[in-house]
Amino acid sequence: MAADPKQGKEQTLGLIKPNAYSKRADIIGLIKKDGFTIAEQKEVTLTRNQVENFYAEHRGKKFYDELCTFMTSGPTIALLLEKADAIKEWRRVMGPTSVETAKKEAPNSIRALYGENVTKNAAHGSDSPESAKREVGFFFHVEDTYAMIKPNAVSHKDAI
Ligand code: IDP
Repeated sequence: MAADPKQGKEQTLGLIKPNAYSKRADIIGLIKKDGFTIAEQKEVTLTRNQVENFYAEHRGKKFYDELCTFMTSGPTIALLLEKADAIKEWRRVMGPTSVETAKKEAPNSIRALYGENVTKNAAHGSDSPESAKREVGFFFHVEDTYAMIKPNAVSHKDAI
């Protein structure tokens, strides 16, 4: 997502996945300690349709069905995170996708600390400016400059 010229900050989407919901206070504490601003926060139990749209790029992969079932299994916390270089920074703080790898290579990362396995890996973070724009728009009502691109999206402009 484009940097905010007023603050030199970038925005990204962070999710605390259902398996880590009970640890949300600890995880949010780590996020703040790492210097992120939480600009928006929302709790949502995702529907199957929402998860399938959110993870559409993984449709057809072996783990897709398991991932969608897991992501609808309980509440998720969506976070609009702001920091300089937020996309890369948040992925660093989360750690590698595989919890096993995270425990070896980044033992203080969120996935190492709160993940159970490669599917129930505690957190999500956008992986590029394009995905940050789409994913932030998926969960939050964003300004026109950050207009969402998900199917059926109503832009802020259209909504008012
Ligand atoms: P990321 O979340 O680190 O960006 P992606 O490859 O985009 O990783 O995968 C999205 C999510 O799908 C992962 O966070 C994890 O929950 C799940 N996932 C990815 N790879 C596997 C796998 O090999 N087996 C089971 N689940 C997986």
